[in-house]
Amino acid sequence: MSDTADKRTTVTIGDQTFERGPQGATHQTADGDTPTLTTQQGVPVADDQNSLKAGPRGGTLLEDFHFREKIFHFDHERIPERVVHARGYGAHGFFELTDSLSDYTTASVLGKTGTRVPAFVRFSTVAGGKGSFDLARDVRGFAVKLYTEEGNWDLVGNNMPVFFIQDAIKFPDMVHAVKEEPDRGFPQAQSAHDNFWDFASLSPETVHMLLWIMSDRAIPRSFRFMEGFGVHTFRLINAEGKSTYVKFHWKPKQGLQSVVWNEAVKINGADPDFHRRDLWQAIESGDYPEWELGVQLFDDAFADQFDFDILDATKLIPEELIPVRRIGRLVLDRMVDNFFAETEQVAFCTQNVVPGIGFTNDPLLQGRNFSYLDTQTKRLGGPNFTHIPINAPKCPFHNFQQDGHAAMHNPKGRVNYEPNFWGAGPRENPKTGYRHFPDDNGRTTRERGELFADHYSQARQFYISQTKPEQTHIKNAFVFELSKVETPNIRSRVVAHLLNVDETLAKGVAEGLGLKELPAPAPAARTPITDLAASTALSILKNGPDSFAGRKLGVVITDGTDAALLDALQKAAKAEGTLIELVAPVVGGVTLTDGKTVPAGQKIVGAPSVLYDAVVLLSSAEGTKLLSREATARDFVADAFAHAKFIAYGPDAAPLLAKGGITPDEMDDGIIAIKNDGDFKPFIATCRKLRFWDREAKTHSV
Ligand code: HDE
Repeated sequence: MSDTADKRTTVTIGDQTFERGPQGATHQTADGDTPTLTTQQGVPVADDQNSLKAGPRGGTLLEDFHFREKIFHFDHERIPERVVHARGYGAHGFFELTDSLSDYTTASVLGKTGTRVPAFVRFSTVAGGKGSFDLARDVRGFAVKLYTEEGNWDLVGNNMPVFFIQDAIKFPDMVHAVKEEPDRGFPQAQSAHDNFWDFASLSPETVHMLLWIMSDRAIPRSFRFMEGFGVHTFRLINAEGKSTYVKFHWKPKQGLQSVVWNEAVKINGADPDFHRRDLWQAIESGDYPEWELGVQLFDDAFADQFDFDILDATKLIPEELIPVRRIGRLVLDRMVDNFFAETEQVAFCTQNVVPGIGFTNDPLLQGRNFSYLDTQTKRLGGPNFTHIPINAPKCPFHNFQQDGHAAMHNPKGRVNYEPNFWGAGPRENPKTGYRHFPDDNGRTTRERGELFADHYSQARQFYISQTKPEQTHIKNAFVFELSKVETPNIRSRVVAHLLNVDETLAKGVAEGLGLKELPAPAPAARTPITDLAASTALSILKNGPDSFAGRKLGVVITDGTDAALLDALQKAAKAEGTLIELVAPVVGGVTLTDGKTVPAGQKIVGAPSVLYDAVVLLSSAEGTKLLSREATARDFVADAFAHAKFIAYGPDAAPLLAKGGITPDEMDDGIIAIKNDGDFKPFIATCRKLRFWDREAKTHSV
């Protein structure tokens, strides 16, 4: 940008102010004093623009320690990305206890109502690399670190309550199968390929989870609108040493919401950072997302009667059997200062628990307790990753661990062991120290529990708990993914499993794939497959929001847009807590009927309607003509229609609907005309339903 284009002489970045210097470069003016650039050794630098050379056209000299240090450091900026969950986004906040569990656990964070502790949360996708896109069809990680006064408690969960496999020993195979194929290096960030479905179809224990990842849970609208689950059965242990089993849940106050698949595909092109941007914008604007911590508590008597093994992470406990008790709230209210220092370096470990919280023998959890510590050591370069501020406890800590790469906390003085005669340093404390639950571990064997063998009953329960549109999405997702699979017998094998889940689903998938004949149902390791009652908690649409707050409206404006109408819309949206983004032919903005200019948030070519929850067309008659010739404006309307979104249009914008391909007989109750009186309240109230699902069946035939 030229100096004449932007005449500002100072620039503010964070809490620092920079002043433009010669050639438009900036130099710092904090407190009126510009600090001098130095090397890492603190040596002042005289010239940071030119390396030291043997003459103006000569070779660069090895003597230039400043140049070498700068390049050397740059060369080492990257650390290995996470082997799974590489792409993630974190934020700070706090956890507050609202209902004490002191009868069940000694954990102080779950003891006194009103206790507040700092929290850090990292959301992630699983399969894709660090630079992949946000709207992959995938599980989302939901990892929470609570900095309690008894140490850090990491609840490293997902946005789905079950998992693909039952035993950690299968994890490397499962991850190899889902990630890009090793010879070709693609496809990235997706399960729609032969290796994944080959592995899945040969591992019936994956079937329940397959239903979850083929559901809209795998394409959330925002991190803010998804649930979190601890997945495994954990233990709470009270002062008498009594153990109670517990499943952890995070319930979003914002309600659940997902996008549709065709939309997800387009969002990935239009804004690969869609989920990051959403969280950033919400927190930066003071709209802090909040989740309730819920627990399902049960004892051995329940566990023994339950039809499934509570140690099996491919099963859930329906909320109808054990209601989720809400005991606290998690609020995210601060973005990181530095992405690398915090989000990239944060190290979650499942074995980070505090006194009063314990493990069970779930073989997946047991395996994870090894894996996380091991992987952090590799990723963060040694055993001292707990010295990095984001990982360090915020309570006092004392031990004699020492040395290693980048050791930041080192014992002082002579004594670095215990017991010692000098009486110096920390000692163990049998009263307050962590005690492992004395579980009966039985005989040594490589078998699995008998009940682990029922792979279909809960998959069927999940499917029948969905609304019609959600069932259709699941069927379509199977068809989409399996259509990318090149080997026909893998496709049939998946359908064979689905026949044990639900016949209509299996037949729908077979038809969608063009299978000539149905395979025989897969042999079930445990029969009969039980018919479980439907569970409301499993559907997204039955757990949506009751308001349109925190959602985003895309509003198309042009020169000549009615100022009063736009004003009425902005007021109605503000009253609801809905965000508005103005979309115009040019980002500089438009002149309204009252002669005022409003800047746009987006130029229409960069803002397809997939970025919004609902859309409003407020172009003037002239503007409508202009946009009617514009492919991106036509797509804007066509996509909003196809994705079952609510569409409002002003008096002069109607022709744009036709240009978007909506024929008069396709006009429906989700398309709302706004008259000149400009009352947008009913439209915003309608938007609380989020989508007009009735339309969907009519717009998809293949
Ligand atoms: Fe993980 N998982 N996992 N996982 N996982 C990792 O740890 C692993 C599993 C989850 O934002 C890794 O730091 C094994 C279930 C989240 O930093 C690694 C098994 C659940 C995150 C690892 C599982 C999760 C990870 C890779 C099978 C939900 C991201 C990088 C036994 C309850 C945390 C890292 C973050 C990350 C191993 C299964 C959730 C390799 C061996 C089940 C949210 O340690």
